Amino acid sequence: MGLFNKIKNMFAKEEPKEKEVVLEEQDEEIEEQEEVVEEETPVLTKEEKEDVKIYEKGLTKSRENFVSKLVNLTNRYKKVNDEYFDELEEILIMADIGVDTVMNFMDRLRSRCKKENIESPEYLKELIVDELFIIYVNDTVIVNKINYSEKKPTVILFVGVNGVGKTTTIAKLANKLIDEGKKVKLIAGDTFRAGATRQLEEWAGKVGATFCGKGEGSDPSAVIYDGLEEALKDDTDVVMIDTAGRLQNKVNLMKELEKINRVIGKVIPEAPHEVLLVIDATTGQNGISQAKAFKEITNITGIVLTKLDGTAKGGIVLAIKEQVGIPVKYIGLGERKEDLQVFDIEKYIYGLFKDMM
Ligand SMILES: Nc1nc2c(ncn2[C@@H]2O[C@H](COP(=O)(O)OP(=O)(O)OP(=O)(O)O)[C@@H](O)[C@H]2O)c(=O)[nH]1
Ligand SMILES: [Mg+2]
Repeated sequence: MGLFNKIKNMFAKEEPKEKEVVLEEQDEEIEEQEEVVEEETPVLTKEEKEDVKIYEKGLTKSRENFVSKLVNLTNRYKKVNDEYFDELEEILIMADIGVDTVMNFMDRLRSRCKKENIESPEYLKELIVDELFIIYVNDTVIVNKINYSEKKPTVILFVGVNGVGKTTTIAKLANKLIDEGKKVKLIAGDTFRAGATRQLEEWAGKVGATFCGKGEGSDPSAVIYDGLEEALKDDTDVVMIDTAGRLQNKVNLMKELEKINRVIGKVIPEAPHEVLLVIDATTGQNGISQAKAFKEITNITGIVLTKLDGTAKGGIVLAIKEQVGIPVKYIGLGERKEDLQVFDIEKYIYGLFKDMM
């Protein structure tokens, strides 16, 4: 069974009758997979259903833009032809999937249509979803989990340019982990911007995390050093470090991040266990350039893509994976704390294509 149908079964259909119909249809096409299909259609828990709703809501702009164009295209063509492919290519590029990713995708789609003799735009619609997924997965194991250290504390360093959502992401994630029963400490490594330390301290108070900060103008590495020493003593489970986000001068930023990493490693040899780069989805291809630049200067282990709710170009998730090669671990789908979600490709694809399913 293709991904399109799998996701449709998982999230869209709850009535068992409809599921059976879908299964029977597939029987004719792929005989051996019936058992796998049954096993792979899990029942969603209440929490998962709520998460799916957050995806649906947060991806509304993208869905309305992207999918309505796709449906419109499907309705206008009886058979796929060169013009159809040209239009499809344009729709995908407009969704910020990225030119290289789209070219690669179009090549695969064209050759699949040829090989399998596909002419119906209606059928192709499903194939498009499958192929987008394949591009994302691209033979790799998807790592969207935080790499927790066996020994306390796990240290997560947050980097990214100004205003992308680093501090609020830290607060949202801290809130999640505290809900799970973890003890969390926030360290104000952004000593550059006036008010940054106080902003983080306020968040720490709101979500119930401990806090370490010294304020504007102090040496970030010194703050981080003290915070980590405290964390070792007070039995903290997870430390999250906020940093200043200026990339105007790459050499300086690189030196500063090197110093920060060195200091972290001095206190906790295996740390940082995660370096999360925060990117604002509304900045589109500019966000991709930021990811490439940061990747050159430090070891990024994951991406947090914020403000997906604020863009109609939600395709950027796919472009990041292909063009930058770093997994998206969290996405921001709004300003509430629940709106920070672990990135899940299946929920994402459902959120994006729900109206077609
Ligand atoms: N709609 C929406 N807004 C978000 C999301 N994530 C963050 N924001 C908003 O983005 C703005 C900037 O967030 P901050 O967390 O202050 O960004 P920052 O990267 O820490 O900024 P600097 O400290 O100035 O470098 C805030 O108004 C947040 O509420 C999201 O997923 N969706
Ligand atoms: Mg900040």
